[in-house]
Amino acid sequence: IIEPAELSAVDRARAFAGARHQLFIGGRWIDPAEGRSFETFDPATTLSLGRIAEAGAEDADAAVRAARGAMDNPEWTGMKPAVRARLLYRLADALEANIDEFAALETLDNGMPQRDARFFHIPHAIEVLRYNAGWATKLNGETIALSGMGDWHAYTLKEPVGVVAQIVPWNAPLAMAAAKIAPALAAGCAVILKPAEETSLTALRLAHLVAEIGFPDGVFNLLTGDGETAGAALTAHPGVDKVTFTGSTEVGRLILRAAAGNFKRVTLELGGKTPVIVLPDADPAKAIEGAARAIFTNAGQVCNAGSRLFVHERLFDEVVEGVSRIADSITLGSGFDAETEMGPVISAAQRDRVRGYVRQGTEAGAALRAGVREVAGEGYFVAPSVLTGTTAEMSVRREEIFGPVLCAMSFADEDLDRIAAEANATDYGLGAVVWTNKLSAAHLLARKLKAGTVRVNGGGLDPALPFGGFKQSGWGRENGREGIDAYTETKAVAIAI
Ligand code: TXE
Repeated sequence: IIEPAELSAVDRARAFAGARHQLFIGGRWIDPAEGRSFETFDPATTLSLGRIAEAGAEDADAAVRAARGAMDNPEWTGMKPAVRARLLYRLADALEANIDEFAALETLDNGMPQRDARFFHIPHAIEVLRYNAGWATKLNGETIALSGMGDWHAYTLKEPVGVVAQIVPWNAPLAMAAAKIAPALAAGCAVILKPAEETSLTALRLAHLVAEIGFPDGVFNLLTGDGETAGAALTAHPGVDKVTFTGSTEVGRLILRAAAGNFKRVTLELGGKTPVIVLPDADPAKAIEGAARAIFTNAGQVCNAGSRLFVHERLFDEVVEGVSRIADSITLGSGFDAETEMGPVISAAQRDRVRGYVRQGTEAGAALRAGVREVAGEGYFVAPSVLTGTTAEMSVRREEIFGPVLCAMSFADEDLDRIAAEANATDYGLGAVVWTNKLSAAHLLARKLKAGTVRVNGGGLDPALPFGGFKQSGWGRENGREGIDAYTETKAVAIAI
């Protein structure tokens, strides 16, 4: 008998992936009512990792009932905020104690390089739990000064919104799951987490930790399964008070329609087509490095990936050559190889979709400046690509690709209104990036760009920084004060004196 402690993190992750998985509902592990399951694959090898329990509508209903039960249970609703915070801190600590195994699971399931999982994704999930734990004790209402007639004492209460269905995608499985559950639990809600069918493993492992931490039964429920069945059943369920979703704009629309039934509160974090603008005074070396990172991180499967590069004509050739050189030198491979800089994309469908966009672009006349190399290996690898000569009508320029594909364009003058107008010429409005050393140009562009996050000369993601989109990139914000506010209802109380 091998003690689990003697196994490496990767072996432990493989063993966990191949174990028997169930649904976590009402504090218990149970089989799906219809007894169904589906296979989950390693995108770097295309081999099966194990089978995941497939929830149906009946299981979704059971999860909603369990969550409603938690919202009727004084053990949860009457729990002091400081105790809720302590549970979240404990969950963060448990995650940290198992960080290597979680990182290995994420790489197995999603394909991302180990160092990205180990030093960014899982630490970010831990940080998000701790950050939101801090808010649990600070959800204060206000006293209100009234101007109308009468003499009242008035104040507001911040109450948990109730039962929340949380649907997450596959590009950052644990980080996304943490970003959803942490503020919801800190605010005192009960949650039903539905991971993406491609990447259920870290959510399952997290549920095992939750089960050990001591949250009352039904506060956290995990439904693995398909979007069109389990996901859709949750979004239509009258017992759900709020849906939070990260994923495609198309599914975001379906969720809005389904949520209308009982006017669920909805937070949506959808697609993007983030512009990266390089003004002529920018440091080209830094801009090249930053622009490459903005589009090639996580194989471009990032909602605010910098997929449209606008460079002043004076720097255009240098920047495009620099980014193309990086693209062609990126080492693709299994996330477990130390030299790997980019893993596979998530699935054969996603690989074909990404390649399809590049093909459509070149067939319509765009030039491929990087990305012509053949990529070896069984997995779903896509060569990082850079295109020039695209037009605004081309799908590669207009639509979210969610892959390592960059369209580079030049501009001739320094008219910030015109630059912003071009950058804003998209249905999306999630992020924007500006490279400049001119203080006022940076601030002026920050005002003119229609995006939920504007980054100047770098900067990344932080649990304290509100994140979300303008236009068709979504509704509402996650992270920061607004992120936790979105899990509360404001109640005004007025008392005649
Ligand atoms: O997303 P889906 P997919 C974009 C990206 C990508 C494309 C397709 O462009 O190429 O979407 O990816 C659940 N009711 N983004 O098909 O379908 C599903 O089970 C309720 C951008 O994987 O939106 C999964 O848990 N839920 C993005 C989650 O929705 C449903 C991240 C996301 O899957 C559902 C992912 C339904 N009817 C994809 N249908 C980002 N903004 O970060 C599916 N789901």
